[in-house]
Amino acid sequence: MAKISRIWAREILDSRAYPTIEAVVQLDTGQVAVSSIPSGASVGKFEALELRDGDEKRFAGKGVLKAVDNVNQVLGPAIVGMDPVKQAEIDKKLIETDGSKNKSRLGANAVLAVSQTVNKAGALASNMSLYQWVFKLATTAGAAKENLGTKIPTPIFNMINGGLHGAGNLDFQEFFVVPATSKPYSEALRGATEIYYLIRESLIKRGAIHSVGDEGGYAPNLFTNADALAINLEAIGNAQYQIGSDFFLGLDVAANIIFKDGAYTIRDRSNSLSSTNLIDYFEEITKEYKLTLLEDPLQEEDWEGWKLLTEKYGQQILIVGDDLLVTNPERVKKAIEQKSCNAILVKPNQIGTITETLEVIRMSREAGWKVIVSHRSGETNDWYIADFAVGVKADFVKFGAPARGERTAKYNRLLTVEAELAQTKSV
Ligand code: 2PG
Ligand code: MG
Repeated sequence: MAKISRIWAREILDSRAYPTIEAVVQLDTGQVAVSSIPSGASVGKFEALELRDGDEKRFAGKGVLKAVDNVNQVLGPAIVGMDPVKQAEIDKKLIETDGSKNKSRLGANAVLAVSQTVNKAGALASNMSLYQWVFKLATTAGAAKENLGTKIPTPIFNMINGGLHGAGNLDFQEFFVVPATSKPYSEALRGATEIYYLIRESLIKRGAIHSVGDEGGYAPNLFTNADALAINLEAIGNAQYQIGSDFFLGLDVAANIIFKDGAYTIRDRSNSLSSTNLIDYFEEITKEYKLTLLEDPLQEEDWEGWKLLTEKYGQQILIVGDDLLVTNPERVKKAIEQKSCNAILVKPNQIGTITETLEVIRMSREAGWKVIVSHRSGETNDWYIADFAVGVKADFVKFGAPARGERTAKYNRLLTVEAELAQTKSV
């Protein structure tokens, strides 16, 4: 049995130049695990609290020295001596040590930095690949069943960035290209990347800006949001792929940011919209652009609207809760009861520990929902989340565009895992 001998953390930078936490877990065997924590821009109101220093003299108030200190002085010492394979016990201890309802005392960033790095250390101590080790934990937690298999989760590519992620004028946050789930991962990645090149060409042809946003997708100014869908659609055709069989389209509306004073506003419509008006708009664009997935189509407290949308279209498309659910068991329970959606976006840093994240996945699977494991818009080059997604046998992953190091770190890691799993099968 290995033991945790020391844990420490430091402040590093994420892909948006904001500070984040890198943690190190050292075992008495001499093995060392390192990992770092992402950070969101469109943060749901009900997410666990990310602790920032608020000291305007450092990093515009975004420093994380207090959270680093909480790892070094409080959370680390609380679990030194424990066995890194006991993820559930360790996470319980971390939650108790924080003691608050939403990790606001020590910070969800501090708590997750420890939980996630312990997860990596557990893999080392078990002499397993991280994804194999996550699979073992997920099986124990009831979050994954049967064999690990060889299927890599289907990647959802964010080709065009709007909302809080892009400097252009689009309201919706993410315009997706989604490969058919039957495509082998490496083929899906190649095809989507070819489409990515052609989206750029199409933007250049239209005289639109083709620089990229926070997740590596293009961030143009266009007349309407539907224009961005049209560009993605056109690029799929230009790449000689079939829309509706090879590739599909989807959206992360991130509707909190288009909702103000009781109504939704989008550049595609001159009047502000009620929840039902917006649902009618989604019906139109879903037909026209063959959308297969709508994430956060309505704001995080519009429970009635979510229910209505799922009742109407839940049989045809994926209706994905992100800000609605915030990887939180209580909100997931409510959404299951109310039939608010049929898929969940899972982000460990919305809740703060790996064990709670596994519990949310277990609940979601039991409800028959699809599971999408996601990065955040502020990322590091850590590919932890790629292994996590394979280990929990996620249906989909969402890691941004196939561009920028912090995104390709995850997509490339999945190529390695795909090759490893294929090898295991042929042995
Ligand atoms: C989202 C995420 C990730 P952020 O809304 O799905 O793409 O964005 O990390 O800014 O919350
Ligand atoms: Mg989202």
